[in-house]
Amino acid sequence: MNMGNHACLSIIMGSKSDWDTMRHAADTLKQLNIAYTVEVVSAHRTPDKLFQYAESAEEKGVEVIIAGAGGAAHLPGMMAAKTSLPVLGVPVQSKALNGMDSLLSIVQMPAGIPVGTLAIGRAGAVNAALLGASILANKYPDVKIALKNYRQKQTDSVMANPDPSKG
Ligand code: RP5
Repeated sequence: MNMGNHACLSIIMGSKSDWDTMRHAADTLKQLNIAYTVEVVSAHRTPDKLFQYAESAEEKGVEVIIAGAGGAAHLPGMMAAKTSLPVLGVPVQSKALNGMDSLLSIVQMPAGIPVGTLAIGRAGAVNAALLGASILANKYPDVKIALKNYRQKQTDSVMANPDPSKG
């Protein structure tokens, strides 16, 4: 667990193999100094753990859940079905179908149980962290400042290097 400020996000994923993608969410939260936990929770291989996790998340202080999964990516949707905390879904780029399977599994939720679905792969993982931070920023002023600084740094770095041929 990253001991950042008091706001808390949890990052879960369907398999250890999803970590290469989901580490980008963790790295982004670290940059924003937001506390997070990381855990493998599989909708298919550990369904009872999924239910326990969802039922105890709120009382453990989790405020936003980022859930990454690939292929038949049922983890974000099932997590959203079991908790009213905001769930942000990250489609992991699968080998067989390049992540289209993951994306469609996560995004096509029935009305009534929302999952905020991000892009496939690294961009989705980074943006899930940033969107989670935006949700928390309504409550935590230090998170709002960290987000503003993050964006300013990003803008400065693009502005400082406008000529792509110079590396
Ligand atoms: C999904 O199956 C996981 O989220 C992962 O993306 C995919 C493959 O899992 P492994 O077979 O690599 O463990 O549940």
